[in-house]
Amino acid sequence: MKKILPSEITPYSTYLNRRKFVKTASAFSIATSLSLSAKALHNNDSSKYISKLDENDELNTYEEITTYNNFYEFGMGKSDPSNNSSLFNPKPWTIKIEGLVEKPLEINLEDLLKKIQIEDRIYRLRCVEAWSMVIPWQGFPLSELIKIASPLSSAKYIQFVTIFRPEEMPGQKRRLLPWPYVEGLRMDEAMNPLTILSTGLYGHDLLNQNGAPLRLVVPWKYGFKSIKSIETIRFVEKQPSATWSMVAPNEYGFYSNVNNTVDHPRWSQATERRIGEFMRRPTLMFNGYEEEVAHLYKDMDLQTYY
Ligand SMILES: Nc1nc2c(c(=O)[nH]1)N[C@H]1C(S)=C(S)[C@@H](COP(=O)(O)O)O[C@H]1N2
Ligand SMILES: [Mo]
Repeated sequence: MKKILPSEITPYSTYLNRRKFVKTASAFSIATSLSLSAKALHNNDSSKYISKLDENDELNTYEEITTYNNFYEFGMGKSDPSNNSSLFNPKPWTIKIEGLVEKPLEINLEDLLKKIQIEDRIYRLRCVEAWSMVIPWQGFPLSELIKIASPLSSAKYIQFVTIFRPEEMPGQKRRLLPWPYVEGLRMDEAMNPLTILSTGLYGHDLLNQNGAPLRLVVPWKYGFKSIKSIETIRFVEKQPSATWSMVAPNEYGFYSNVNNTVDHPRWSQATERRIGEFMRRPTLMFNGYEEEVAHLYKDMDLQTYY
């Protein structure tokens, strides 16, 4: 793992890296100091998202976020992704846009990032295994890329595909999962302003273990929906297949919204372990983003569509 020099994180250390700070500052000063710092970094107002953090939420450290990972392409253990990903080279990167679009596209990521505004989003990430973190991402709304892609009106879902490079991703040489990893969203979920494609965290480009150079972040869904190192974005008419729901359909559904009332067949989803904390905390409906996303599911039985 690349070592971060103290000098590199100085601009963040005054606010982002202080685990205790959310508890000690008032709501107003949090919003103000965070949005000012975010502005200084990216010239962008992210205060409305930052204010969505609960007063009990503290940012996880850069160390925690980059050494405790799930990324089976590099192995099944939590430290495998940070230990086994040094051969992976995410630069340069081409994103393929295909399926139900006016014209299939190949986009060079470096070119795209020159045109797109990068924003800060601090989100809770809740893994289906019942641990969670709070992560300060940088990225852009998926809706921006959908606009560029110009999908046809027949496109109702999007499928995402992780790159397949067994020479650089040792886990792909073993049959840990069917490769490549795939995931999907319904179009309205994909267009929701909370849904982002992330390019960085804590102001640094994504490290390989976090899904460099581009990964999805869907904060109201279990972490496995947030697919990493995306190569292909495919617009489709029917609900696409997704890796974990193919492997164990009775345990992992297509929707996989964080839901404290629908347990996993083998464990409760009512509480979670926040990495860095001792006491378990209650899991929030839609991971705390109910106000923003509950309307997407108002006519659905979430027990059936888990
Ligand atoms: N391609 C790919 N994407 C993936 C995974 C994976 O194994 N392969 N794991 C998922 C799971 S289970 C979780 S919880 C999150 C973890 O993201 P993080 O390691 O950045 O915290 O990535 C998700 N994205
Ligand atoms: Mo996960």
